[in-house]
Order: sequence, then C-alpha cells, then structure tokens
Amino acid sequence: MSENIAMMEEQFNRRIAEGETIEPNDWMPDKYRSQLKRLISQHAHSEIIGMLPEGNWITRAPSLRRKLALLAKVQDEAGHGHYLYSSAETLGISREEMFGQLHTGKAKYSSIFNYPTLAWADMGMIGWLVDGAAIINQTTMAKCSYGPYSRALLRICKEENFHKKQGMEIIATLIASGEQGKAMVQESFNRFWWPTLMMFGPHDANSPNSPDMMKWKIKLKGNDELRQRFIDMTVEQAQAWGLTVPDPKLRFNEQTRSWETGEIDWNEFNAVISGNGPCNHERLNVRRTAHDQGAWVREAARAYEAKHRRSSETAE
Ligand code: BYC
Repeated sequence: MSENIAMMEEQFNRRIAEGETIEPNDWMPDKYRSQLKRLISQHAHSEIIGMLPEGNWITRAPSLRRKLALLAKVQDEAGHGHYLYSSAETLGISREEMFGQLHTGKAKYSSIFNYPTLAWADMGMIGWLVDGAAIINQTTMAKCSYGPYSRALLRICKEENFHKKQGMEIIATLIASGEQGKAMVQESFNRFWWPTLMMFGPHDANSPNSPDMMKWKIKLKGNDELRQRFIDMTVEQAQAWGLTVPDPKLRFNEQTRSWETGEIDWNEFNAVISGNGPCNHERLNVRRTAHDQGAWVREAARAYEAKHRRSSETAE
C-alpha cells in the first residue's frame, strides 16, 4: 500500500515538474489538498469580507456615476468569492464548513480588510493599492498547478484590472481637484501604504507554508519577490502623482535598480492576523449577522431545488 502511494507521489511530482495541471479527480498528496483548501478558502473569505470596507461607502459616494461603479465593484467581489468557494469545493470541503471556519475565527482572511475606510479617498486607495497588490499576487498564481484555482484566478484578474483603474481614476480626480483633494489622498495613502505591504505575507524566511507550496507550484514566487515588484511599480506611480511615500527610510538602490523600504511592523501584522486588528471584531460580527439573516434564502433555495428534483423524477 505505502509502496503504491510512493509511486503515485512520484508520478504526481513528475506531472508538476512537467507543468501539467492537476484536476479534481486526479490523485494528489493529502498535504497538497489541505494546503489548497486553506489557501483558496482564505482567498474566498478575503473577497467577501473585502466587500465590507467598500460597502461602507456606497450610500456616501459623491455622485451617481461613482455610486454605480462602486456598487458594481462590490458585486464583483461577491462573484469572486463564489468562483473561489466553488473551486475549493472541488477539493472535498463544503461551503458550510468553510463558512463555519470563517465565522469561528479558525480561518484567516486578508489582513488589509481589518483596517477602517475613513474617507472617500480610501475607495481610490483600495483600487490602486489593494487591487494593485492583489493583481501582482494573483496573475502569478493564475499559472499555478491546480486547474480550478488557476481558471478562477484568470477571470478574477481581468475584473481586478478594471477595479484598479477605477481606483486610480478616483485618485487622479481628487488630486486634480486642488490642494484639499490631494491632501485627502495623501492622508489615505499614509494609512494604507504599510498595511498593503503586509498583504504579501511574512518574509520568505518566516513563511512556513511557502516551501511546500512552491515545491508543488501552488505558489510560483515567494512573498518577498512579489512585494518588491509591487513596491517598485507603486513608488514610481506615487511620485508621478506628487505623493510622498510615508517611509523616511525609502531609498533607491542603484545597484539592484529597486526601491528599499524601512521594515514592516510585524508586531502589527501578527496582531491583525491573530484577530486583534482595528476592525477584526466588527468585520466578523457583520459577516455572522449577514449569514444568520440569509438563512431563509438558503432554506428557500434548498426547498426549490428539492421540489424541482421531485417534479423531474415524476416526469421521468
Ligand atoms: N493576511 O506561510 P505564509 C482582493 C498568514 S482579496 C492574513 O507566508 P502563505 C480584494 C497565512 O495565511 C486578496 N493572513 O502563508 C478583495 C499563514 O497562516 P495559516 C486576497 C496572512 O499562504 C476585495 C501565516 O500567515 N488574496 O483582492 O504561504 C476588495 C504564514 O504565512 C497574510 C489572496 O488571498 C495576510 N496578508 O502566503 C479588493 C491571495 N499573509 O494559514 C481586493 C492568495 C500571511 O498557516 N493568498 N498570512 O494559519 C496568498 O497568496 C497567500 O495566502 C499569502 C500568504 C501570500 C497571502
């Protein structure tokens, strides 16, 4: 039996090395399956919790056009959550189980959504920085070894690109409006810069999941390389807008041709991912309440499905 598993594992590793895609009915090591369940469900949770900081501004958008765009963006995030939950379900975990893990605090979701959105400029900042960071991470992961996740990410990235553009347009408009608009953008940038860098996770040396995930091509690049790519792109965009990156240690390294930053506050990161960030309690409470209040919808959908099944059985 164990010889058999060793053979299957060898064959699996060969398929990964040759760049083949793994599909739900293929044999896979237990740990490959459990890492994917963890990663994809956390990503799904991030999408639906990520609706809350922006949802907070739908009723306060400054014009009808802005309101429609924000509403559509928040709905897109719900759609991303659905693609991702469906993708995780192919690994043999139910949606109810995943929701249970989120609502009891067992599963994580992206740290960035535990910060408040205090000004309209934050809607621009989320599009520019948060979607910008997500695109860098997800376009890389869209080439990962697990088929359903890779396909979900391709669709998600297309929509995220649009989200980033609408965020940048909000920022450009505020900056062009004069000193007050620009100050609002700078204040928001000061609050979002460091939490966005944290989105990429701990340094590679402190990332316990990276070795397995990279061996199996779930992750194709390390946390630090992707974070650096984001920094190099974003610092120059900020400068083009005349914004100041809130980091006195920021300097351009002529040899590596890249931007070096000060150190991230890892104590803050660890507090946020262990449930003690500025909005963790609020986000989970809102999510749990929405889930409880939606019970009747799930019940009605199940009853409808059962009725439909019964009538198609009778017709046969
Ligand atoms: N936040 O070993 P590591 C979006 C945890 S949503 C919270 O490096 P890994 C959007 C990590 O889970 C974008 N937790 O982990 C939506 C692990 O703990 P566990 C969301 C974090 O998995 C709405 C521990 O720290 N994107 O685009 O190798 C509006 C050690 O870390 C974080 C994704 O989910 C964090 N930032 O790498 C707008 C992308 N970082 O699970 C936009 C997919 C680390 O062992 N996810 N942890 O208890 C990933 O690429 C990876 O999960 C990470 C972490 C790079 C984030």
